[in-house]
Amino acid sequence: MKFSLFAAAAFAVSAEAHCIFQEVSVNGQKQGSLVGLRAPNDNNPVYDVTSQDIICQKQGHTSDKVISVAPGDKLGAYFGHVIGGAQFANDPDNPIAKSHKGPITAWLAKVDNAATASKTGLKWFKIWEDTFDTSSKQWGVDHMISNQGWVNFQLPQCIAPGDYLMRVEILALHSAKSPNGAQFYMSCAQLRVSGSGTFSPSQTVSFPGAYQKNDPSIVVNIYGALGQPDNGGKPYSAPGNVPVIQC
Ligand SMILES: [Cu+2]
Repeated sequence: MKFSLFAAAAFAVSAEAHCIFQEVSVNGQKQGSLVGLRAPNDNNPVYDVTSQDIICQKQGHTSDKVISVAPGDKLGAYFGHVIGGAQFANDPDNPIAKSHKGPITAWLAKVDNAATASKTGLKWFKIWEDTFDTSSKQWGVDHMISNQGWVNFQLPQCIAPGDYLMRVEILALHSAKSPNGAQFYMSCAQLRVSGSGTFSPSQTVSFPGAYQKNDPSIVVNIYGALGQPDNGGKPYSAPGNVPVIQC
């Protein structure tokens, strides 16, 4: 009886070893928990790539703030196990369970007003990704864990001024061997870009639409012959079929 109670508790914890994108930093300045974000109320992933939830996660908290940024700024997206980070002291699943290997991608879509724009019908382009390094066998998630939940990248120099939603996504592939097993974690940040960039994307995608249920980057066994999450030593590309913009 004791054992089964313990097993049930252990399962409950591991089943919830998820995460939430919950804070943005600009040139190292933290903007505050949930400030400028459209974030979910819980840390459960999205599984259905055809659902509206694949855009900015389930409707939860929506900030009325828009974050001011400039081309070339160093942006940070903070993911934690629950809102605030650790669920309890020494939480081993903060910022995310170590099992949750996979790529991290960052996307922008132009909007009229980032605080109020609808998330549907937007044209997204990819500004950054950290997928899988075949030589170090490290995934984007491994780097995010070693950075205490922060995913850091630069806002490309060419981005044109105006309002944008920025979608930063962790795709956890530990259970991706079967269809609908991949776990998507994202929120959308509300950004206002200054400056005089002139970039206009030639290749954009829609969410939903960018990802196919049976995409080989989404239904994938990342465990090699020795059971390690090394993708069998093969390269891995994130789903979406668009390259990161060059400028
Ligand atoms: Cu999880």
